[in-house]
Amino acid sequence: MAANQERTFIAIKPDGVQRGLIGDIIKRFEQKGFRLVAMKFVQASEELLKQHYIDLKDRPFYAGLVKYMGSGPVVPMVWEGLNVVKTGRVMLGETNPADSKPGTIRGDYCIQVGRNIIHGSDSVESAKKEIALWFKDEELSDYKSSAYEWVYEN
Ligand code: DAT
Ligand code: MG
Repeated sequence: MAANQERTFIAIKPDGVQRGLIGDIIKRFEQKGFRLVAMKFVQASEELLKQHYIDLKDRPFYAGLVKYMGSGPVVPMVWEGLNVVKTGRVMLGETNPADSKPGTIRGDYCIQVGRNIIHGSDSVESAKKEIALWFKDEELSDYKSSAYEWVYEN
């Protein structure tokens, strides 16, 4: 896989949807130069959410986390570009919004860790797992962005 085709899984959580932040969040990834590969607006099932956060199943906040994530529709997305996993995490800010710098999504839009409005994959490996969990292969588009030559020098 070419480095410029790295992909990450980003999801706007129910609080981000309810607070009217969908457009602002998508805009940041668009303006950065990343390519939108897939997006939907869905009410996730409990089964899907449990699987998505399976690595946290023994943490005390797991049940509340799954309930919160299922409390309304979410916007799962796949974004593509050079180092998009790492850069996406930088754009999100820290897990706890209190530790997130202004200028980051969590730093700008939220206050508490249990209402931190957005998810982003933490590694290329987990991105692959999460993309496969939320999207079918045929939902991932492979168009070439007309901005590509202006975003990358090679
Ligand atoms: P991240 O979402 O930054 O990858 P994570 O994977 O460690 O963070 O945890 C997943 C989500 O679980 C996180 O976005 C919010 C929630 N969470 C994490 N730590 C928590 C805590 N101490 N109390 C309540 N919710 C927590
Ligand atoms: Mg995580």
